[in-house]
Amino acid sequence: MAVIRRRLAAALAGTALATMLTLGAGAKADAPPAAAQGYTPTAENLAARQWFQDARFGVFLHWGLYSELGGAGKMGIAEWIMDENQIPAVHYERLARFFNPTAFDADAWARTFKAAGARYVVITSKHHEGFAMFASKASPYNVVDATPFRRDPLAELAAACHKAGLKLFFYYSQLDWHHPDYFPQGTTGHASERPAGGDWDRYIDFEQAQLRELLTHYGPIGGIWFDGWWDQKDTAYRDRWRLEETYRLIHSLQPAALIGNNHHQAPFPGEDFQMFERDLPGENSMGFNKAGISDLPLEMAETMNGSWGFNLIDDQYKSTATLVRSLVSAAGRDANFLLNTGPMPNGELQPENVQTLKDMGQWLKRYGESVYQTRGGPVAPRPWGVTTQAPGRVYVHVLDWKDGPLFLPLTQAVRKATLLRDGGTVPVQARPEGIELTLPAPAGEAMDGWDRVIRLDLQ
Ligand code: JFZ
Repeated sequence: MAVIRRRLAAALAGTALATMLTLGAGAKADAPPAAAQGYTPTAENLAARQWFQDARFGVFLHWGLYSELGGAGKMGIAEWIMDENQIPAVHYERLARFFNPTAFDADAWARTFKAAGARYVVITSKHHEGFAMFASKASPYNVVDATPFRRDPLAELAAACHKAGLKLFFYYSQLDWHHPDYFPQGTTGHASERPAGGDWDRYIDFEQAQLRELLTHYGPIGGIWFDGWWDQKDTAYRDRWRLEETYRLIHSLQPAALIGNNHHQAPFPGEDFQMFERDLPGENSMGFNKAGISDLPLEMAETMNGSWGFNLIDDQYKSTATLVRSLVSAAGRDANFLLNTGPMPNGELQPENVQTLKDMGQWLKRYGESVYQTRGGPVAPRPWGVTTQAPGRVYVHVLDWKDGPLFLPLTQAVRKATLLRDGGTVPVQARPEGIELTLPAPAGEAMDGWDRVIRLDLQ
């Protein structure tokens, strides 16, 4: 994680995001979680939260006009290229004229995600660039009206996910580098050369109109994954997002839709899950995840290389072993794992990432019972690994332990301990304050060696 952080810092050196990260680093901890005053989740919403926690694994997609530039030959966060390369909005808009991802096949995507073992999908409906990847009456700056493609990829993806039994969530950037009413500007996007004027409340109306479209045109939606709030964190507009009103709108249209917001603060009233960007909950290796862990369902988002949007030159892929271990480490902290891929401008998924997703699916096929429908286990995360649990069972995930004996401060009595790899019995010894397992030898570099999973059936 520290490596990733260093890499991120290097990639961002001198950019607005870098400034933002540094500003954040020294700041004092944010206020403790506000009780969810004025928000009582409905029964459907609470059931959806259970579903969400049971799902444990989702695929994140960053796809937009920026995908065409692929990071412009630089390492770094490719979906930030408009800001990074200081492209004025009037010029950036030209990208829409030739956005034509003719190889896009929503069913093929859904098959890939399904085979990966994902249970839900989160896709960018509008990123900071301000371009709607869906049919929108709220602005002509959208994929149907402004591109030769003229199709609505979110509608196609919604249909494909629905068929495949995947829930679809929409990422939505509150921050907007294109809309003239996103004024005053926040801490980013100052090179967009937009007019120095605009009507903030009209911008929020626009945002709400788009959200209404997203929640009424695509069938049942898993939820909304907000981002960009932090752009106004240190401005006078910090509290002028009309968040509660926006959240109420979403919940009134779809009570089961789960709302999360990547604001890196303790959850605000009306939110249904808490996210940790590229971090295990509680770890804060990125420096911006300073909010404490709330009672809400948790999710950790992670990239496959150093970028969320498709980056032409970033081949620094995390291995499948690393990603599986992150998934498991998240599950052991009671959090979901949301793994990102940036589709290419032609509409296909990056083949390197497709392979990784396939390999994740192979692992989950074999070891999925220790992840899906589990919650964080009775033994808190340890340097050697984590535990997960389901009724009557505890799964011990041994990620890094060289010795044979492993002590667990587990008070429940164990009836039987089984190595998931081959069904072999694992010796268990009662100790005064727990149990001791005698671990089997690690299984090497291949899939079975990534995590020694031991299932404990409780008495
Ligand atoms: C945000 C986006 O800017 C990024 O492009 C991507 O979509 C990611 C999932 O979310 O990244 C952030 C958001 C907030 C902070 C840092 C990166 N922050 O508050 O420090």
